[in-house]
This record gives sequence, C-alpha cells and structure tokens, in this order.
Amino acid sequence: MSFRRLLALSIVFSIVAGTAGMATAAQVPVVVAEGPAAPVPNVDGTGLCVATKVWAAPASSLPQTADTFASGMNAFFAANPQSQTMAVHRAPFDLSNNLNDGRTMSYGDFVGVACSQTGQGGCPFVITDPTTAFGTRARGFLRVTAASVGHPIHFGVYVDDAMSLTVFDGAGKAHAALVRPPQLGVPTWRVTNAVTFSSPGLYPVEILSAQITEHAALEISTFEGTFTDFERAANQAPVVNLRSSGFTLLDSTDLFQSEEGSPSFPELERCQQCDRELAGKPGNGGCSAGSHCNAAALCSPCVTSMFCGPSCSPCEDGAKCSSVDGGFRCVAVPADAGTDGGPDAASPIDGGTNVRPDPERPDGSTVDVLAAPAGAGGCGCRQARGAVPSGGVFATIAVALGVFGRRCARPATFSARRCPRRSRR
Ligand SMILES: [Ca+2]
Ligand SMILES: [Ca+2]
Repeated sequence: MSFRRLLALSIVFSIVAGTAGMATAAQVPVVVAEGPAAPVPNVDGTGLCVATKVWAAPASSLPQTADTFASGMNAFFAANPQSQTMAVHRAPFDLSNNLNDGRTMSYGDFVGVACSQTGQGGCPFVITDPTTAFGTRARGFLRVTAASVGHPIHFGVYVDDAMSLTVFDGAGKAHAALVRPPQLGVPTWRVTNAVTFSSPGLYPVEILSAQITEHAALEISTFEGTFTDFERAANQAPVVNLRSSGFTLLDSTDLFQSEEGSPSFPELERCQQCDRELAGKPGNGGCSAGSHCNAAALCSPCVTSMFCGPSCSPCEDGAKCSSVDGGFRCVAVPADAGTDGGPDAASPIDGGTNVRPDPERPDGSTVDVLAAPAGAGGCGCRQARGAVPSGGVFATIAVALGVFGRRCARPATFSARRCPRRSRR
C-alpha cells in the first residue's frame, strides 16, 4: 500500500473515529462513600510504584472499550509478570517520551515542570523510543486530607494513547474515576472527572496506560473548585489547557506505598506489585518473607499488629509488633505498661507520636523519626540516591520517614498538613 493511500486511510479513520469520539459517553462522577484503607499518615509519601511492560502483540489486540480496558491491561500485566520493570516514580505525575518530531503532543499541558533536566515534556517513560508499544501500571495510595472531603475533586488527564484511573475504598470496592480506552485515529486526549470522598485517609489507586506508537504522554492532575468536566481529543475545540485552568500535577508526596505511610523497601526507588486477589489477605501474598500484599496490591513490610514478622501473622492477646534484633515480631505487652501498651513500634501513624526506640542504641535511648536529618529533596527522577544507613529494617524506615517527613518544598494538592511555613528573610 502506498504511503499516500495509507495517509488517506488514516485521515478517513481519524474523521470517523473523531466523530465517534465526540459521541463517547462522558465519565460518570464518582462518590466514594466508604471510608479509606488507612488513616492519613503524619509523613509525606514517596510516590507510586510503576510497572512497565512491552506490548508485543498487535496493537489491535489492546482492550478497546471502557468496560474492558482496565481488566484487559491487568490481565496483560498478570501474564508472565517477570518481563516487566518496576520502580517508584518519585516526581510529579507527568510522564512523556519527549518526542518532538515537529509536533509536541508528548509534552502535554505541563511543560518544563517535572524532571525538566531530562526533557521539557516530563519525566521519561521507561521506554522512550517512539515505535515500541507498551503498558504501564502505577499503584499505591492517594492521600485525601480532611480539607478535600465532601466536595468534588476534579481529576484531569492528558494522555497519549489510553489510560484508566481506578480508586479503591477501604472495603476493596473499585471505582472507575477515569477511563479512556484507545481509539483508532485519535491518539491524544484530555479527560476530566469528579471524585468526591466522604472521609479523609489513604485510598488505593491504580493508573493503567497504553502507548501504541509515536507520541506518549500521561499527566494526572487535580483541581478543587468549580469546573465543567469534559472529554475531548486534545486538538478538538474548545481546547482547555488543564494547567492553565488551575490543575496541578499529582505529587509524589501525596502518594504512598503502604498503609503505614512508609516506603516498600529500604531502597526508595524499589517496589513490587503483587496479585490483587491477594491484597490485604493474611500471609505473604506472594511477597518475600517479612512483607505482604497490602491493600494497594504492593508488597510492603509486615510491621503492624495485623501483619507482623516474617510470616506476616496477626499478633494475638494484645501483643504488639515490635522491632527486635533488626527484625519484627509480636511482643507481649507487660501488664504494667499502661492501658494500651503504646503504639506498634513501626506504626508511627497508630500512636500519633514519632518517638521510637533507637535501634542503634540498645541502652533504651529513643529517636524522633521525624527529626532525623532531612535528605536531598527535589525531583528524584529515578536517579539512585545514596544508600540508606544500615541498622535494620526499623532504622531504615525511621530514616526514610524522617527524610520524607521534611519534604515540604512544594504544595501538595491533598495536603492540609504542611511543614511549618518558614519566615521569609
Ligand atoms: Ca508533560
Ligand atoms: Ca501514542
């Protein structure tokens, strides 16, 4: 087939598909009435866990309806899961392959904002060549503070080619916040939809995307205020730039990897997704010893009374999950320890205090985990940071919490909690 004929066919498809796109059912506003999976932690998050996998089958086999997109992409990730990469995305949620072929659809509405040292379009996808089709799956918890409940939060996406955003409540029920399946001839979209939460806390989220060819982009942003939601091809009038409309990118500080607010692993870039069927179930759930498959379907350390120690078993008879000799196990609370025996050693959100036994000092000294020296802030676009000091899992979590408890450089959409405002000099 000649190039000219291909081009003509492409234009016809674009017109037909574009027309169909205008008839696409609008996104249905979501109300999450059930409570969260966990309370709001008193530290900032480190970002979502993003898996990336090459789509080797023909693009025509991608799931192409709103009803099948998320389930189809999840089935794709479940098949031969070893062939995917996973890493924590520790920057604003703006992914791009930074393709500029005279057109810059890959840049989206947020240009020069995230990871600008590596490209104007945004943080690089793991795959940036414009001819490899691939899928991504981002998982974790979204922080919804008290200031953000009871009114619509508008979620906005700029995407090339397709995506979905699912929010889970504390009972594990899935709510389709955004679904934009691939559409022949219309690769680039803006879609917004309103989600109203009834309670503050951490809500599991899952963002799936598919890139077919040429430009690749995935921006997730939010806006709280009056806004008329829409779904349109990116170049279809009226073009509403989300950044200009007041939307701000989801920030890694509002995105967590565990109910406790702590990272999945001592290495802050490292993460592991697990089988959602096993999410929140007792035992290791396919994760390594000492970890379990949590409510966001991510492996995270078993450091609470519900999931404690190498086998991630619940503590019985009021025992607390405590750090002992660099590991965690259930420890009986002495009868004279007071009414509640204090919070779990590694569950700083449980007790509302940040003071913990210092694992580096066996003399009974304590350490304030939020007063640990602050680490380097900033974008953190996948570059490995310095190794976290040794001292066991507890010390690692404590240091990590200390580092991220201090990351308050930019406002976060959902954060009512802020670091104390520094006086200007
Ligand atoms: Ca961008
Ligand atoms: Ca594309």
